[in-house]
Amino acid sequence: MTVIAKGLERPWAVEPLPDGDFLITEKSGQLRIVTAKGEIGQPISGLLPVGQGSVSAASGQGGLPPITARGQGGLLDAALSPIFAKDRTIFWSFSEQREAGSGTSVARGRLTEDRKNLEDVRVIFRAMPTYNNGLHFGSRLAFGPDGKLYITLGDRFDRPNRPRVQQLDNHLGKIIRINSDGSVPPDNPFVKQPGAMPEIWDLGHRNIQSATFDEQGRLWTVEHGPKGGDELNLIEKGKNYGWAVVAYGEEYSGEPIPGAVTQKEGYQQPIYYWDPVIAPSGMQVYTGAAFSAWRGSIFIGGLASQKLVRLVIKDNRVVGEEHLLADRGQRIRDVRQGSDGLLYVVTDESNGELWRITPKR
Ligand SMILES: [Ca+2]
Ligand SMILES: [Ca+2]
Repeated sequence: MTVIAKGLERPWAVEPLPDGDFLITEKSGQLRIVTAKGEIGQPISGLLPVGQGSVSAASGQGGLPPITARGQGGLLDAALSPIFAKDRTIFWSFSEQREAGSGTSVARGRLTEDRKNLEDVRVIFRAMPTYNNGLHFGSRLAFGPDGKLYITLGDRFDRPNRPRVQQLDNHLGKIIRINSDGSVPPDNPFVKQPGAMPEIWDLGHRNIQSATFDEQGRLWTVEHGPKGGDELNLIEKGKNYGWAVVAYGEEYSGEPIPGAVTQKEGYQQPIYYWDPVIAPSGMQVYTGAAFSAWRGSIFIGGLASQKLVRLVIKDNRVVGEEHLLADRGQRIRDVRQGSDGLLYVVTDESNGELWRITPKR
């Protein structure tokens, strides 16, 4: 493991660029490029500004509301367009400051040739309803092999929101599937259901901050569950993953989850769950050639657990779990595979680091 860069301010995402450099988000609102050699660039301008109070007109951004950096919110994930080499378009998720609170939103913009600015910035998705706290925003972004953008969301934590996770008239606790321009694909599962939000792909999640597609084009996620109930799920269109009707674990207070059972007809079981929890962050199915023994493994960052988790998958089951880099004592926020087949990690620290993981010689 090599530390490529230090001094990042609570990085949330690392996204490898085709030329070997990295796009990095910092939760407090900066999007930066860090070069392969570890040179940290100035913040890219054109992002929505960071605000703390009421909605302000964001000058130069068409009046779009700013990012609110509060609690778990801020500038969150980033993803490159599937045709980035051609369209230079970047997508990012963030907690958006709105009139009555905040909500997870996704914006897109085009990176200028000099990589200093974003142009044509616009918000393409807004999770509803708006809610006034700083918790459980999700939100990983993953493009599927179908070219659609999948957005993972959270339940906004407070107990009155939990029933909404099981209802289709809102986005809380859902995975969203949209086209890259923000429009709704006609083959989404609930487009014809009266009263359902058409962007919804599945439902029943507590807070998903991990998502990755495997080589077969299947979507895997890991979510922050209750105490003793972080889950690995294999996502299928239109299915219900249970929260807070079906769940493992208990409330963080130690009480049982009100009314919940561990299994029920009509609800998906996780592939795997953790007790004690790992507090998952980003994830990556490894598909490269640099680590032949790791091909097909799923890597997941651990926040509270301060380690990189490797899962060995066989026939859709977890047959092995390994914990790496725990000796570093840092909260791991994201893990991605670079174009060179190596693994890259960012740590959720005020002096956050970017790591490169290479095979032992
Ligand atoms: Ca990402
Ligand atoms: Ca579940």
